[in-house]
Amino acid sequence: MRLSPCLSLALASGLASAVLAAPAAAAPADVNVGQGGDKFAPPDVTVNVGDAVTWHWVGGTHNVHWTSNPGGVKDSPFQSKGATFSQTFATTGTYSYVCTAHSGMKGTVTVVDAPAPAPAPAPAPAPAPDPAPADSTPQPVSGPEPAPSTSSPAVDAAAPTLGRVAFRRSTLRLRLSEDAKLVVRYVRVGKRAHAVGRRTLRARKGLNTISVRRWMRPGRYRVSIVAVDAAGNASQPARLKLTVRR
Ligand SMILES: [Cu+2]
Repeated sequence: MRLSPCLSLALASGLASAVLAAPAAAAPADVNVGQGGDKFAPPDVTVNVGDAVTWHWVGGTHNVHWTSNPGGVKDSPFQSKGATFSQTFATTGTYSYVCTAHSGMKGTVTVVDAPAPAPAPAPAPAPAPDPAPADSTPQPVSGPEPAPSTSSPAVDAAAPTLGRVAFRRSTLRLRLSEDAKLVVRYVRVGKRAHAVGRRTLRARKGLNTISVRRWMRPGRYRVSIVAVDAAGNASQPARLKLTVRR
């Protein structure tokens, strides 16, 4: 991890814990139901495992019905303005939901692992012992400088990043910042019954090309991809819509 000057200063002044304990990107989320018509706003939210999402009905009469539900959370009843509904997500994954009364009224909740705690700063090196007794001949200062300490255990607190995600001719292309497991979730759209799938793949740092033809039949899909590294850090999800052709 490269420290910015600002963060280095914070470490030096003992503010490290406060700075490094800053909240993760994901946090409990709120969604308005029926805002601006038959919509969920925002339609897509991301929370950490253990966090709750609360829906607030602001107009119309709608429900929350899950079409992809890896953690088995509950549907809401149909409700109207003033009502709320809250669910806590104990299982990572991409959850998709709709209002069963209004086609096209849909949203997702992406639940990611909380980031690993930041590593403690490495202890300062002990002062070097006095090189020689005072009455001995002064020794020339020579020899290699002590190497910077690399012995403290490296804790991988950095989440992988996904870049250049693209789809063409049944092949997903994406760039990874480090070796990671890819969790690919896909929902088939345009069908009355949603077909939901999930694949876990190993991928390498750099450019990856993944053929989806063996596991995705021709059709239109909404896909979300999360990269998880060996330390369990999860990337922000990449989402795309794609069409697998015959
Ligand atoms: Cu509705």
